[in-house]
Amino acid sequence: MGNKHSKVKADIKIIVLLGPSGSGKSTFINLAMGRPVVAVGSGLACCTKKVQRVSCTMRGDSNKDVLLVDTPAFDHDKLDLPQIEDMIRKQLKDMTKRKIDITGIIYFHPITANRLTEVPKDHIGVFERLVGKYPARRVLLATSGWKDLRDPQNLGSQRELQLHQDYWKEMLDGGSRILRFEGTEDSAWHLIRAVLA
Ligand SMILES: Nc1nc2c(ncn2[C@@H]2O[C@H](COP(=O)(O)OP(=O)(O)OP(=O)(O)O)[C@@H](O)[C@H]2O)c(=O)[nH]1
Ligand SMILES: [Mg+2]
Repeated sequence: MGNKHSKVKADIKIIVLLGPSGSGKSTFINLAMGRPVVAVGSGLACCTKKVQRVSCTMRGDSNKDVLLVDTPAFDHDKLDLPQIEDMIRKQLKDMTKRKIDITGIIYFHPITANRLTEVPKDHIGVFERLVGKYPARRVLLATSGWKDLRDPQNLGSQRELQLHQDYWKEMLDGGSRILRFEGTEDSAWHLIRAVLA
């Protein structure tokens, strides 16, 4: 597991995970790593309180290193946005100083949510204040929580369509993509490969 003292290679692929609390950012990291390395929330409280860097080799390509960056949700119940911004800035400082690219963002959205109160643009806007203008084509919009949806065929697909045609249209027009995070290790790696492609 990476930490602030771990060395980051210049050619490492850095993926920052963003999204509301409970959307599955930390779950995604643990599945990708194949073991629990970051805390996952089970209660109602927001779980991740710190920016955490976790490094691993690309599955199927041991020459490529990937760094996954877990972040506290921007709707955190105990931290305000300036605090979170500051944490991300500090954690990414050594990378941005050395001009190491943030390769991609995966923005998580629980498909179980029956209202859309969060927009990826707001989260990405915060991120852009830290690293500069970020191209939409490097953002992967991932819907999560599919296993918890009673009627994924109808309800899930309907919600997906609304995201495509309305809420996330601007992002998609800019080159973002929407993919499902199925809550498995394979699916986590599928998304990592997609955001790096
Ligand atoms: N079934 C299912 N459960 C999920 C999925 N993603 C997250 N969960 C569950 O939702 C809860 C919260 O998940 P976390 O991974 O802690 O969510 P997070 O985005 O890291 O949340 P914060 O740390 O609070 O920002 C946990 O109980 C997970 O098991 C998913 O894709 N499928
Ligand atoms: Mg978390």
